[in-house]
Amino acid sequence: MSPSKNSKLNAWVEEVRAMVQPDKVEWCDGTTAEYDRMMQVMVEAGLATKLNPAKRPNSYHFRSDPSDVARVEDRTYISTTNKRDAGPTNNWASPKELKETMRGLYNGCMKGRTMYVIPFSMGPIGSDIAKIGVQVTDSPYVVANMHIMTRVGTKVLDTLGAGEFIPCLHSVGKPLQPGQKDNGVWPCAPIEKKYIAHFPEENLIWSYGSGYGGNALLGKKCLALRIASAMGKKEGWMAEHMLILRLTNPEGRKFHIAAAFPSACGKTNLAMLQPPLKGWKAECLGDDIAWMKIKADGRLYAINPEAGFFGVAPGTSYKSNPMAMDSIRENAIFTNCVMTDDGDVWWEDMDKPCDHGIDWKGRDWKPGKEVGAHGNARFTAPAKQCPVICSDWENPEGVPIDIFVFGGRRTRVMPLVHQATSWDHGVFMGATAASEPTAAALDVSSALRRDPMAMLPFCGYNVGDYWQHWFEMGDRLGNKAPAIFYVNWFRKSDAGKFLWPGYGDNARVLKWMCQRVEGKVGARETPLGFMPNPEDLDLTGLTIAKADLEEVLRVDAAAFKGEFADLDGWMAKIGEFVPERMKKQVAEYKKRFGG
Ligand code: O2Y
Ligand code: MN
Repeated sequence: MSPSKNSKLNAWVEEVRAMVQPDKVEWCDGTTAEYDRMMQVMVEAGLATKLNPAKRPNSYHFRSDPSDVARVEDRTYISTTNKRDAGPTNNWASPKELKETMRGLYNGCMKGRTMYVIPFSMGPIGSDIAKIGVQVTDSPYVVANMHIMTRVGTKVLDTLGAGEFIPCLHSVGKPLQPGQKDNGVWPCAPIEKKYIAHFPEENLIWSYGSGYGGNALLGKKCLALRIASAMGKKEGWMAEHMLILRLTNPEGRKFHIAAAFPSACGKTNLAMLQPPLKGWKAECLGDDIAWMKIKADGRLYAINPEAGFFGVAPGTSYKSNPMAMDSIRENAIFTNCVMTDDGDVWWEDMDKPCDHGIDWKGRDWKPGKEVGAHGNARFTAPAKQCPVICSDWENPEGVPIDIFVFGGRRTRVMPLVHQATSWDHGVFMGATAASEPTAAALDVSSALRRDPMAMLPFCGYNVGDYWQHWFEMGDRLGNKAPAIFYVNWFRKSDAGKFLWPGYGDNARVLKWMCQRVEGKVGARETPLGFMPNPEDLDLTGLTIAKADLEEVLRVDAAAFKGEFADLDGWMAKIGEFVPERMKKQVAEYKKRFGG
């Protein structure tokens, strides 16, 4: 029986039920009892292991199918009537054809399973920036993760009333025959049957065949970025792949920073950083997504639409991110880690070594040739468990953003930090943000991977229109627009040594940004924009060689000129959709370098 009086919702749930033919339907209420029941179901199905409560209270470990370990960008579609609306960076399919294919897959796909209906709020329930979604899924793993990552339950339905919601249909794509059970085998469909489909014209998400992460927890990348970015364009707000943090200076002034980095560039670490600077305090509001709206005072206010962290486990340690380690001490879900002999989890580059365990594929494991945890092994943990979570992280009003930061991972050329000289210049910096190809694809002649505003896999519409939206937001914000900066924590010397210590010391760069906003610190003008002189950075207590500091702040004009061809190639890829204001920025940038 539906607990909702929303006739559109009830009709949609009934339509889906008739198509997917589950054994039963359960409406989720978001209670702890429900969470515990999901875990019990999965322990009984051999899919979850309860961790040793003395080591990791109320926590569970899962192993996914080796074919279902990460987002599948090749199988992700933006489905619009006209191909131009998906733009040159997205996979496109016509809604009619994609729906026909997917209906064929959905037909009877939940046989032998329970269909769960999850009402969830992205953002504090009732916030004027928040949105309500309803996910239908046949995965109890998804239900449990959605409990942590979003606000689930009856209160959401009360707030929804007869209003609008975003329907999110998900199936793992593995119906069960009568009497058949999962028996410890992670249910999913083969890669060629996986589809992660977005229909921005009707704010609709259909996902089929994967039970993992961003493919399956539809509130996250699908709703909060792809669909929300398209809604933001239509409605005049912004959905961005950005962490949010608050820095408070010794005088008590609060600065709110929203920073966009491509996946796996340390967003969670920066979101939870602890400054080594006397009198400065940092608090985390979110580690992955920011929704921002211009409010009555003309400033841009941000909320974190999520309620938890879905972080990469390998590399997370008390050295790299103590606050994340403390956030996952209990009530957490782990996926594709090593299970240790004492019933805990482990991954590469944790604080202590592990001599023996069961690896992410379920095999007896010792350190050696193969890693124990998958490179994209994950933890899911409630944001409220973060020791430095900001008291305003659930403020429905959001927090006013002072600073935007873009960045990428570059071992060469790009210096530590530079500041845009205008909003349009900042939009250009974000739009041309780039990382080097990873070691796996290392090839000196290969091009940079451009990742505009870290949204390449997440922009739910034409990226040229997205840039235009950024320009127009700047027009509306005027002199209340956040200042824009670009950072690169990853520059290396010719000998391959990191030039900048990174981690908590990145707060020194954030301090310079805050002082720039206040007009209290110096800078020099370069062709890239404003940059700190060495003496403009607070380096108290830091040992860094003078030569390294000079190198990390050096602008090598010849090297930047050497990248003009790559920049032209990137603009050519966006082609006819590049806004005029972006073309002007490209021309001015080249001119500043004398080219
Ligand atoms: O592999 C996945 O499905 C997770 S991807 C992800 C998860 C949390 C935060 N960011 C990302 C990302 O890819 O940007
Ligand atoms: Mn992300």
